[in-house]
Amino acid sequence: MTAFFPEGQGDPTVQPVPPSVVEKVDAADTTLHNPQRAVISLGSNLGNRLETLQGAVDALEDTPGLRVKAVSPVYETQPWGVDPGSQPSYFNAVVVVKTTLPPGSLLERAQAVEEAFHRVRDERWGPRTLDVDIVAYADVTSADPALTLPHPRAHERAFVLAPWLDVEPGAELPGRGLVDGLLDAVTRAGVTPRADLELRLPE
Ligand code: A4P
Ligand code: MG
Repeated sequence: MTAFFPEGQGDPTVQPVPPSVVEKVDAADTTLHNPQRAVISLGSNLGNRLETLQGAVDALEDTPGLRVKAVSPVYETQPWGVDPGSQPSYFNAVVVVKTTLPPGSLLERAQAVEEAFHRVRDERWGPRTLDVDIVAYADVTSADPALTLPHPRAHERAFVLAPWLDVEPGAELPGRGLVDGLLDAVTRAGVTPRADLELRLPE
């Protein structure tokens, strides 16, 4: 209680704040002063893929408590995990953000952004207007199926590792090692930079 008012400034006529409220104020303060880095991967293989990826970057930047720090080049990539001829090719990119949102709230926001672009979930690895995955959040590791950190397949996907490395040459995937080395170990076949296309970092 005493820590809530700086020494000598506590007003003895004010009713003490219940401890639960004090804890919440303290937790919020810590969060606000302690933004974390997160890496987010974007993918689209339906509709206007470039416009959708730019819309996702802009929607992320519009999120309270989140700033987009870097936006990668765009790659055109063959669908991974399915017969490559069965779906249109993807555009993929990676964004690095700083955020005061905890991981669960960041996932909720990612899913809200997917829904804003009419993402339909009827088939695993099915074609989609937009996929927003959390690749890594600070150095957090979690096996929770609702939010696995780092993303359980990021280390084997050149369409995540290559754009990430472009914007962050020293990047490390928590628990897996340097992105540089991980990228050397996977095939880059079917992952083509589209130097003619560009995503804008919001002002
Ligand atoms: N989930 C758990 N951990 C995470 C995380 N780190 N980030 C849960 C995001 N979501 C996470 O995802 C299913 C559930 O995963 C969510 O409810 C969430 O709680 P989803 O987006 O609904 O379904 P999905 O994307 O079809 O399934 P999945 O297994 O997440 O697929 P991936 O791994 O996202 O792969 N090929 C190319 N070339 N480019 C692509 O971008 N993407 C996919 C999707 C397949 N092939 C691709 C690409
Ligand atoms: Mg996904």
